[in-house]
Amino acid sequence: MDPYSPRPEDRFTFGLWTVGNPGRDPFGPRTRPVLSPESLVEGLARCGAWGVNLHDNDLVPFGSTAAERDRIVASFKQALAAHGLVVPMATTNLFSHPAFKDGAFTANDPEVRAFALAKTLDAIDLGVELGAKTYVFWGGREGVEAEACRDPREAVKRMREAVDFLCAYVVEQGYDLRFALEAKPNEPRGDIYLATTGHMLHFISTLEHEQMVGVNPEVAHETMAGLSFVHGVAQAMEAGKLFHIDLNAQRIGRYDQDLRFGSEDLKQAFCLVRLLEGTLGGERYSGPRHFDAHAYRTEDSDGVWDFAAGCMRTYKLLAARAEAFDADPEVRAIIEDQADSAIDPLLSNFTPAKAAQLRALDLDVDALGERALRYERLDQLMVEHLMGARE
Ligand code: DIG
Ligand code: MN
Ligand code: MN
Repeated sequence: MDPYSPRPEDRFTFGLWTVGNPGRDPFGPRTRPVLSPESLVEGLARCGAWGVNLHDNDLVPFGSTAAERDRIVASFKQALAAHGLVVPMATTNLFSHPAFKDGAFTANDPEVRAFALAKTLDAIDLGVELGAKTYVFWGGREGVEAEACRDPREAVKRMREAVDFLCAYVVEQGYDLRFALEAKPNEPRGDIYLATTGHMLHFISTLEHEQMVGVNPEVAHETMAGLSFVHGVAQAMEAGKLFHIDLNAQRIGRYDQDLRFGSEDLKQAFCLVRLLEGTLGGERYSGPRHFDAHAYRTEDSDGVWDFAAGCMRTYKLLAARAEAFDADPEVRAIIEDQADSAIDPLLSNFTPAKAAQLRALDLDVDALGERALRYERLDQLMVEHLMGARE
């Protein structure tokens, strides 16, 4: 049996909008047929995915009647049951309708903000009905081109009021649901508020129900901002706030490419999988491995499933490489060489005695400056494991 073929326990998920992306872009129409949610569920099951995610309008077209909505949902549930897929995450489309042209929760027009909240209440109900345990908020339109259009502090306040309102709704309904906030620096707005995962982590600390709110970092979005995605994810994990993750690939300095996972910066993808899988030690991420990505516009429908298979296979290949890397005795020797347990207890939890001991240490600082760290060898070992040149 192929050890790199996806299995349910890998918890790989895709959004309906990812494998359902028909190839249209700002410069041209779709290049692939539009597939129904049911056929996407069948295709995802066939390629080994565990779950499928959705925006409300990926499944229920905007403006559907209540009866149409119920019929569509019932048919989708049948497909999920028939193919054994789950819905771990749901979200609201707060970016397509023209009413959201100046934002949703942060729009200047209170009627737009009311529409956004009401739409999200209904979308949360839909997500919970389908079994979602995580609810993502990506504020694609929460931003500006004309900076003078609103006080940016007011925008943060409106976002907080909306998230607090929706958290209170989830609590009042007794839903088993957590929120995950997804940052992006720009596109489709010139500048998007709460632009990075770091911004989001602080914002969460200002919320009424901060315990039920985490982050959903996306590879492409932090990379667009020129940041280390691994470090943003690490800070979220360390804070217990990595509630979900959007995996894809991105070249820095470009629009949001949402490429097949691992198809660009393979070393960063390796370091990310190493962190998520915990092969370097410490906690392992236990949530869904969600691919928020889509096939090249050049691809036909078969190419979409090549894309999906590639995302999952690359993840598993990198996980195996990371396991071998962190089990490599030479790697361990270089990393562990840095740990000096005798000093460690002095470096935290201040006491006057520790301060005195620190000051009394007889440190040969010149020798410290001359110490060999062997990071060149360490990084070469990583490259060789990545390239399969070392087992
Ligand atoms: C884009 O990166 C956003 C939307 O696709 C969606 O709201 C979210 C969920 O993964 N990612
Ligand atoms: Mn993206
Ligand atoms: Mn995303």
